[in-house]
Amino acid sequence: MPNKRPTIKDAHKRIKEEVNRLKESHRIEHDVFYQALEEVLLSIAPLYLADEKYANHNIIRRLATPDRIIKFKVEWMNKENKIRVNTGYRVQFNNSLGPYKGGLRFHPSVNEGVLKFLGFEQILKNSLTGLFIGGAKGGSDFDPKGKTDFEVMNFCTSFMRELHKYIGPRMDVPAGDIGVGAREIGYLFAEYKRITSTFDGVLTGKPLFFGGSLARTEATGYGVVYFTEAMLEMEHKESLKGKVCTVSGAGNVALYTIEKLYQQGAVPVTCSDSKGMVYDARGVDLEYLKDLKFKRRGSLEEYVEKHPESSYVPVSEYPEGGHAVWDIECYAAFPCSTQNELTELDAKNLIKNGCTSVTEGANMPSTPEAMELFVKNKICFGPAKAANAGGVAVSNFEMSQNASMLKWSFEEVDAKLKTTMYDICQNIASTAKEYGVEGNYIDGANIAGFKKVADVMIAEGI
Ligand code: NDP
Ligand code: 2IT
Repeated sequence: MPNKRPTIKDAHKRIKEEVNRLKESHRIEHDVFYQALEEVLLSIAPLYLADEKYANHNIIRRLATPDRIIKFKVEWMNKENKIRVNTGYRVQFNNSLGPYKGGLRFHPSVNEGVLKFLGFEQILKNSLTGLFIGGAKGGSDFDPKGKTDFEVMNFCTSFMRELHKYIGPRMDVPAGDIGVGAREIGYLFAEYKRITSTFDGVLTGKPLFFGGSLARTEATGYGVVYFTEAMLEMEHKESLKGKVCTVSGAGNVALYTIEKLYQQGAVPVTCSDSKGMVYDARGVDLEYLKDLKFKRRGSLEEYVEKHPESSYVPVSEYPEGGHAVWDIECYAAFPCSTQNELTELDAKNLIKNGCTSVTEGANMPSTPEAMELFVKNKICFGPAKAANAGGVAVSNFEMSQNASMLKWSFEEVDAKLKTTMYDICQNIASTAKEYGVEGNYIDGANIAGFKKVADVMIAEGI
C-alpha cells in the first residue's frame, strides 16, 4: 500500500506534540510565550509540510529556544533615599539575521515569560522588515508610573550599569516599549556613554541630540496606519478616508496612530488606558491627549472634565471578559495597548457592529479565540508582527544614520517607512497565496517571517 500523504491535521498534531514536549521541558509556566509560539507554529504548517528540511534540522525547537537569557538585580535609590530592588532582563533570542534588536519594557507585569513572548515575536517581525536585525527583548518589573524623573533616572542608571556588558551597536541594540520612551532611553544612553566612553548607536529611540532619528517617535503608529491603508486597498479597494476608527491605548503607539488617522482623513473616536476608555464621537482631541499623557502623565478621567460632550467608561463598569472600547461602532479597529486586550467577547461585539478591519498596533493584543473569529468572519486582519513593524524598521534607520554619522530628514524617513509597510503587506499577502491560505495575513506573516530565519539557520549549520 502506498504511504498516505500527511494532511494539515497530521502536521498540526505533530506540532502540538512538539509544543507539549517543549512545555514539559520548561519548569516555569510561560503562558503568553506558549500562546505566541503555538500561534506561529500552527500557522506555519503548510511550510513545514512542503519541505522536510525544517523538521530534519529541528528548527522548531531551535527557534523556540532563546540564545541566552540575561537576568540581573537592579538596586536603586528612591526619593526618600530608600534602597529598592527590581529584576532586569535581556532575552537575546536569535541573531541569525543581524544584531539582536528589540525594545525594553518597564512594567510591573514583566517577567521572563512575557519577555520570551515578545522576543520570539520580534524575531519574525524583524525578519518581515527585510532588514538585517535579529530578535531580542528586555526590561524590568520596575513601574515608572508615579515616580519622579529623579527616581526614573536612578533606576535607569542602575539598570544600565549591568546591561552595558551585553549590548553594543553590532551586538544588541535595545529600544523602547511600554514604560520606556525618550526620557528613559536618554538616561540609559547617558549612562552607557559614561561607563564605556563611547558615543555610538547602542540604543534606538534616542532623543535627537543623542543621535536619535527624526520620525522614530511617530514610526510605529504611522506604520500601523500605512499598513492598514495598504491592506484595505489590496483587499477591498478602500481607504480610511472618512471612516470611524476605534483605538485603544493612550501611549506612544496609540497617539501616533490617531495622529496619522487624522492625516488620512479618518475619524478616531476612542482611546483608553489601564483605568478606562474615552469615547468622543466628534473625534478625540489629540493635542489635549498629548499634553495629558506625554507631558503631565495624567489619567484619561481628566479628558471628560474638559470635553463634556465625550463619555468615560472606567474598566470596573464594563462586564468582565470584555472592554468598552471594542463595543463602539467602527469601520476599523486598532488595538494599541497590550497583549490579550481584545477578547472573544470583544471580537463578537466588533463583528456585530460592522467592523471591517482590525490592525494590531500592540504586540499580540488579540486572544487566539478573537483571532479565530476574525478569520472566520473574513475581517481584514493585520497581525502585530507585520502591522507594528514600522517602529523597529525606523530603529534600523536610526542605526544606519548613527553608523554613517549622517542625519536624514523627517520626510526621507517617513517615505522609507511607508515603502517598508507597503512592502511588508504585499509580501505577506503573496506568501499567503503561495501557501494556499489566500487572504489570511496571520499565516502569511508567520510563514514569511519564519521561513527567512529558518533558512538562514539551516545555512549556518550548528
Ligand atoms: P506606552 O507605555 O507608551 O503606552 C502603553 C499604553 O497601554 C498606555 O496607555 C497604558 O495605560 C496601556 N497599558 C499598558 N499596559 C496595560 C494593561 N496591562 N492594561 C491596560 N492598559 C495597559 O507603550 P507603547 O505605546 O510604546 O506600547 C504599546 C504597545 O505597542 C505594546 O504592546 C508594545 O509592545 C507595542 N509596540 C510598541 C512599539 C514602540 O515603538 N513603542 C513598537 C511595536 C509595538 P496606562 O498608562 O494606564 O498604564
Ligand atoms: O515591539 C517592538 O517592535 C518595539 N518595541 C520596538 C523595537 C525596536 O527595537 O525599535
